[in-house]
Amino acid sequence: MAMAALLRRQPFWKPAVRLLSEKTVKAPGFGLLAPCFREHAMGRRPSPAFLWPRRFESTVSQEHLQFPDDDDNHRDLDFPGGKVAFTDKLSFLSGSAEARIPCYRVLDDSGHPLDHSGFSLQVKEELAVKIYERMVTLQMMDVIFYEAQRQGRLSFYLTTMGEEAINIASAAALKDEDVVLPQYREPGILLWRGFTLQEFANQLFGNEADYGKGRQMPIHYGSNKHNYFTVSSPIATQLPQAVGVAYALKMEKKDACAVTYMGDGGTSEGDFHASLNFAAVTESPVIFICRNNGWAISTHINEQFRSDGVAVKGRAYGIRSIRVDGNDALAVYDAVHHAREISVKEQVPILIEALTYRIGHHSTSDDSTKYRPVDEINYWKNSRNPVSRLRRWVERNGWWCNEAETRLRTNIRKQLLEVIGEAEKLKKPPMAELFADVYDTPSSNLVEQQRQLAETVRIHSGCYPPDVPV
Ligand SMILES: Cc1ncc(C[n+]2csc(CCOP(=O)(O)OP(=O)(O)O)c2C)c(N)n1
Ligand SMILES: [Mg+2]
Repeated sequence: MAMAALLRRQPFWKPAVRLLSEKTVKAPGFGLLAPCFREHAMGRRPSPAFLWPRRFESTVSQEHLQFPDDDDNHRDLDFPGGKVAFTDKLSFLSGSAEARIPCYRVLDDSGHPLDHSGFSLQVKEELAVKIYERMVTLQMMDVIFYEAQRQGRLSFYLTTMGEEAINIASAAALKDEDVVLPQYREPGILLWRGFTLQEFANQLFGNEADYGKGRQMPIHYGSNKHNYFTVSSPIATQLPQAVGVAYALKMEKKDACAVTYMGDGGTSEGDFHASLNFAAVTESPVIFICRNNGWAISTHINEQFRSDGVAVKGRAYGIRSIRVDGNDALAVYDAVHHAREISVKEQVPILIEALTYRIGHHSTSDDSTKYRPVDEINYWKNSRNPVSRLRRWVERNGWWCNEAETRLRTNIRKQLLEVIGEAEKLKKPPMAELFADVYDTPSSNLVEQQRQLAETVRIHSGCYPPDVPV
């Protein structure tokens, strides 16, 4: 007998619903439980009723419980997840769609708006110039801080070169109340929100003004003030956290969303899939922004996944998704602006896949010419550069000129050299800070480790920086 007919004749979930809603009891230490669950929780053998199928009354799936006519049974399966049509054709879904998902762009490579651009927002002079200036600032931070690392003044650095548009234009489209959970290649959001060059330098040099007290590697920025979670290197851990943040914002009825970033490599982590599913079913206001930059250190995108990129994965989880040209600041701005509106208003997650290219090496610990052609890097650096593309557009609008460019670059360079000088002058936080801020009262093994560290530094004092107090 077809399942639907059985359901119609014998609505067996009804008594079960009554059991749970009317006969719940308060068991000491176990809260409000149905008797059978209480027995189970208290270690007694559950009554056979424990095995009865039950359904809570307020689930979404109740909406799908419509009872078809007998005729319908031949056409559809009345599945708990909704009706599914029957077919007599044995056919597997193709692993790929016939056409790849198109990529939304507003400006072409030379900074001309596309003829039929669907760009619906007005980016006026003030905003356009601010976006451009911050993109240049980010570019220059990378040049100067990278050089400082090569000179041995910093232990590590990681650039955002080629991804300036995703960084700055997405930040410009968000509100300050939106909570950002970054991967690590998104310092531009902090820059946009007002984190100063001095604050960046303090973190990089791990001095006493660094909010992380020198306990993190360089580039692990974070700021409570700017609603920016501290960078955490284990790939994709920020994604489930972002869904949790979004769900909290939803419960508190805040006019804000969570925004989390990841690379193409990050989408291969289980956390990515769990997060998308979790966000979809909890209808949480979270925007997932994937910087698909073609590489995950030395892993080429074709070795990362066989799907049509990342946007299709959103659809698989029931999440509205879009693919944008990540090197087109206006397209990124437009997509994120609309994503935010939908996410906050409708309380749903959104996935944005931004296609771009990592121009720099993965980090200062990498030499990418060992695994990719220099021509490929130069092509993206010169012909597809997001900064030059936006510059051509602002210049053509009469909002920018060579003098403004020289003034801006000279000024930022000067500021960067100054903040590096200041950051280097400040003392390092004492080593004792390594053991602080986790436990109210440090555990005995931590106390012992701290004693051993102090002893090691004393014995091998020549091997440790003299300017770090123990
Ligand atoms: C769980 C985990 N596995 C591996 C690493 C080492 N690792 C650091 S960055 C990285 C590549 C990430 O690539 P992607 O997500 O594409 O970001 P991109 O660097 O391209 O911006 C890997 C494998 C890590 N940090 N965490
Ligand atoms: Mg990548």
